[in-house]
Amino acid sequence: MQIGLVGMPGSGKTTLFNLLSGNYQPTGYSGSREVLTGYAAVPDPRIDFLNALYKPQKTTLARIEFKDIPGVKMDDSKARASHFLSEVRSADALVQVLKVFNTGSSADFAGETDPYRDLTDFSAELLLADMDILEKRIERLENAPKIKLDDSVQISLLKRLLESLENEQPINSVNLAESEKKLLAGQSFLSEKPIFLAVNIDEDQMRNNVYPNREKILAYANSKGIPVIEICAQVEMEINRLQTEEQLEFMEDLNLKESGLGRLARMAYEKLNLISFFTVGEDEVRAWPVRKGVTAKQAASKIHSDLERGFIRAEMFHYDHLHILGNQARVRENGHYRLEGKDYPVQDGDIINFRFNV
Ligand SMILES: Nc1nc2c(ncn2[C@@H]2O[C@H](COP(=O)(O)OP(=O)(O)OP(=O)(O)O)[C@@H](O)[C@H]2O)c(=O)[nH]1
Ligand SMILES: [Mg+2]
Repeated sequence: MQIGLVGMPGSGKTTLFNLLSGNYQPTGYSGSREVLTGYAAVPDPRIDFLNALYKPQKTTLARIEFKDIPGVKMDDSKARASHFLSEVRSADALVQVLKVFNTGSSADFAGETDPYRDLTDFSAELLLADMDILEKRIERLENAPKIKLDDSVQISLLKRLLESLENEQPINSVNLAESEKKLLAGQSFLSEKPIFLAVNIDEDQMRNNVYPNREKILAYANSKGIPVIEICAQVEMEINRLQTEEQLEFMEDLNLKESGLGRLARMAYEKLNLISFFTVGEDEVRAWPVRKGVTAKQAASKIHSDLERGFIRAEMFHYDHLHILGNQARVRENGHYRLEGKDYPVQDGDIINFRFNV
């Protein structure tokens, strides 16, 4: 699972990447011109409780992998542009970073920059890139020496997708039958990926809750079903480097209840159907991200292939019971310990001890 940060040059992708991954990569025009990858640890208050209870030697939060894909600039070669595009294509989900912050530059003052236009231009670019692919595929299939029945089904499906793109409808808004999904398997379209919008604002905009075209931007995202967070990437990065107490003061001052990282992580978790199960003990307390619906045996394989191979059963209780009752002994006394088999669908907040034999 890899989330790509995308957007216009200078929108703040590398700044956000640094915030998410705790990196110190240079930003601005002299910033990195290569794709960067890093991990964001997902904050989880449940882990804080588990830490206080088990006092483990080590704590490991769930992590989400991000990659920072530079925006294509005027002077970039075609090869570079298509390299970046292929990086966008290989991401599982996208966060579109939108520059709204005021840089104090003359262009901002003259009203030459317009975040709403950037937003719609960028969305159009994603659609155009997909149209380009579709047109080429249709042409190739139609010009094949012999058209098989399968191909003609495929052609009419691709034409339907093309038509929806021409009407500014992304591919993820098209209703597809299971058989059609199968036909498209392995072809990755940009407008098919889950996408989030990170509106990158500045301190004043955050404090006052206003910025140019805010209503239009939110309405546009809403109409496309795109989840939005408003974030002060630069300021939050500075806050991150402060002591905890000062951090809280600063966040209060900005009307921030939860860090941008926390909000973004939660949004991604929800939209990507991720849940966390926990393993606990004196050596380590750890959150494991898995897709909703995975079985106990699949979850075991996340930890080690031996656990999957020699899976016997999963001994477990739920975080909520532990949280209410205060310790493991009372959870057991109250009958909340369970043994589950390999096909048990793991739930968010399950605390699991896998029994295995190899
Ligand atoms: N004032 C202010 N400046 C910001 C903010 N976020 C980013 N910047 C500045 O905007 C400039 C561009 O930020 P980057 O993070 O490098 O932008 P980018 O999207 O990675 O740009 P490319 O890699 O060229 O596509 C840098 O000088 C940042 O310091 C913000 O929230 N407020
Ligand atoms: Mg950058």
